[in-house]
Amino acid sequence: MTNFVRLSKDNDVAIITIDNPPVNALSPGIPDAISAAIDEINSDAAIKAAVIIGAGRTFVAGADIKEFIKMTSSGKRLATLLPLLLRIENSAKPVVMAIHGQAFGGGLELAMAGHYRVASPTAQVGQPEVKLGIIPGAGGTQRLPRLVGVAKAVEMCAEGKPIPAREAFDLGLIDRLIEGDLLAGALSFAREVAAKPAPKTRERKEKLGAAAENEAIFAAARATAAKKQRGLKAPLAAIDGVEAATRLPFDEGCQVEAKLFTECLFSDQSKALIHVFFGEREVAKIPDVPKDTPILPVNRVAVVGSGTMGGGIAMVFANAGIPVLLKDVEEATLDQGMGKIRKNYASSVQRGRFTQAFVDERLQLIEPVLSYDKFSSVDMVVEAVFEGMALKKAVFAELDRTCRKGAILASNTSTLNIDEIAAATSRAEAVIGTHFFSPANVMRLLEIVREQKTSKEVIATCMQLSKKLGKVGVLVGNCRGFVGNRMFGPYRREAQFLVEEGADIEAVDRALVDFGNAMGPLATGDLAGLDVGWRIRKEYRHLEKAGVRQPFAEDRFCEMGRYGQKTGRGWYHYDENRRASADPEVTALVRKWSAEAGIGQRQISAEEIVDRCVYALVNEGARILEEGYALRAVDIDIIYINGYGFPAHRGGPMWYADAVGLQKVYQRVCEFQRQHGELWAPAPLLKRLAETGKTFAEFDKEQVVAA
Ligand code: 3H9
Repeated sequence: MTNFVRLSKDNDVAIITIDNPPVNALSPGIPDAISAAIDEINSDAAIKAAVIIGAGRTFVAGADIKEFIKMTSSGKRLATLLPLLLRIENSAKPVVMAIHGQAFGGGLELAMAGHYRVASPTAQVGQPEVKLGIIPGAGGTQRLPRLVGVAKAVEMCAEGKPIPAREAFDLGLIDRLIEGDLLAGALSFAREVAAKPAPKTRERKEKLGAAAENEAIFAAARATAAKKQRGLKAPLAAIDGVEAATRLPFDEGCQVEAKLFTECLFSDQSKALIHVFFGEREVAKIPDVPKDTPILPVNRVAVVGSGTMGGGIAMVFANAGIPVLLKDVEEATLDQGMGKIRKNYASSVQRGRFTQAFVDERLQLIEPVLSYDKFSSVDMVVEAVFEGMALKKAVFAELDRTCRKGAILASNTSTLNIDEIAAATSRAEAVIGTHFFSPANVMRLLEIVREQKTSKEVIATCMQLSKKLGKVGVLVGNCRGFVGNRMFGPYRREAQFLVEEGADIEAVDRALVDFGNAMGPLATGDLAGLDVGWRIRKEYRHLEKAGVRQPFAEDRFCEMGRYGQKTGRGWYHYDENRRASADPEVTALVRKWSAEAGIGQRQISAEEIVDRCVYALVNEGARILEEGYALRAVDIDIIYINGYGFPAHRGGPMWYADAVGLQKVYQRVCEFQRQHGELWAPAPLLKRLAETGKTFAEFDKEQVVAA
């Protein structure tokens, strides 16, 4: 055996322990070692059955995803798991899989090749491969429908969501739930079944359904995938794989699956999604904040401001089980804020996201207050008052006065200077930005903004807290707009310029939606409120360079009281249900203003729309990276995917630029500079990388080496 796979015995039952921390991925060598252990068990007459179990926190989280990167970059074939799984299934001695933590991907495929599965009630099982742009590649699409039925298998393989052990037990995927000691329970189960004929999953047919019924399931699944996973190839391939299970003998089904798996693995989508998987973990690593930095307790918090953001943030804490004081100045405002929270929760219950009992518990955790009296008891405060420096400073001075020493004082500002806010306190080391995205209880991104003096403990605590809150925390520096909004400026600027130059409003949004974005840039402006940017622009107008072209349409809409969805008119017209329709008046206005400004009108292709908007992101991203406000290019990608609806299957703006080729991107940026002037001056880093034939991903690696 190897260090990673151990074979031991408990009298007449063998125990195979997979021990490959942290998540027992099936890295090279492990399948062979399990295979050898199965052979040994079968040649030992004293052994009647075997248990396969994972050491540490989990069963098996799947194939080793790092191997996929090696395969696709070297073009080498991936070692298949299928022979190991057949060897287990063909074992003369029954094999019981003992699952705790997760049996994901190849981990579940391994489990399904066993004759029986037992699990801790807290375990989860799933085929999450689609989230990596691939499909189960070791018989998952073939064995899963045989155990749980076609409809559930299609759902699990195409959507990738794991299911809890209890549901898996009800479906017949798990044979017994074991409270208490899993290994002891698995051993006694193994003894019970030792003398019985061992069922082989691949030979089962009773759940494979009838052709007509299955056709309807596949058609519905394809329609759902087209809508909910727009543009993604893997979900459709996963459905094809399960369909093959219903039409073909097991071995042939596995061949179809293998072909689909390989096509997906070598696709750009899979490379991008694997980049995102590792990126989401990479962003947690801060070079100057070591892993062992002490974490401060955050057991009780307060949120100042009960508006949309404050209320949403209070819900985020309550959902994580953290009691929260929600403060506002007037009773009526606070009542309104609490009313909105109740309404949001009620709609979550209606949609089946939460149970009423869960919501009742969460509401108990939110205590509305009108004063700072109880603030001395909290470990952290998140300020979410109206965006204005004077007000924020006043709030922070008050927090400094009322909060205990050591409490974290966070601001949810999306634009203001955190150093300046911190200066209003006597403890700048405790001040940090926690920039939630609207709606705070839904969006996964949390930009964590360090100011000059923020302590490492406060940074480490907020990074860890973000995970507890179900967010992806990304640490950024304190520049105007931080990372996300700073890049969003040029992106939305270009969208407006394109309309001012003759593009149709819908055509601009459609081009970006077809690219994969959740929403187009103009519709997003209407949703967020055009007045938000307008107010900020007014505050910073003195910083604008004279003679540099600025978009005019949104400022003029705002002057006319057209703020977007909330006023029923913006780039689009909205009915009382906020359904958008084209507004010919807007087009006419923009055409008139463009003529007055002497801006020539022309036909603009979807390709140019995408290049202008996305390369504006990339160029600004490159500046941010070089200035050190983002730690890595991948951090920018994670911000854009989780906070701005950038398509994950394109890997984020910086990964996308790498995929297009930085030389090509750079040339296009230079072309835009020639056409549109200095706003398009190429970022020095983009120029340098393009000229030296490098990528942002390589830049990231060099940073790691340098650190
Ligand atoms: C597959 O199985 C294909 C098959 O069909 C077979 C085809 C032939 N490989 O997430 P965490 C690392 S595809 C390599 O922070 P948690 C991760 O990068 C696979 N590494 O912990 C991190 O490293 P670091 C299908 C992996 O407790 C560390 O482990 N399976 C893998 O929050 C800890 O991870 C999946 O997609 C892996 N498979 O969550 C499951 N998994 O410390 C992917 C994790 O250096 N994994 N790492 O940053 C997960 O969903 C979560 O990791 C899990 C634990 C829920 C298991």
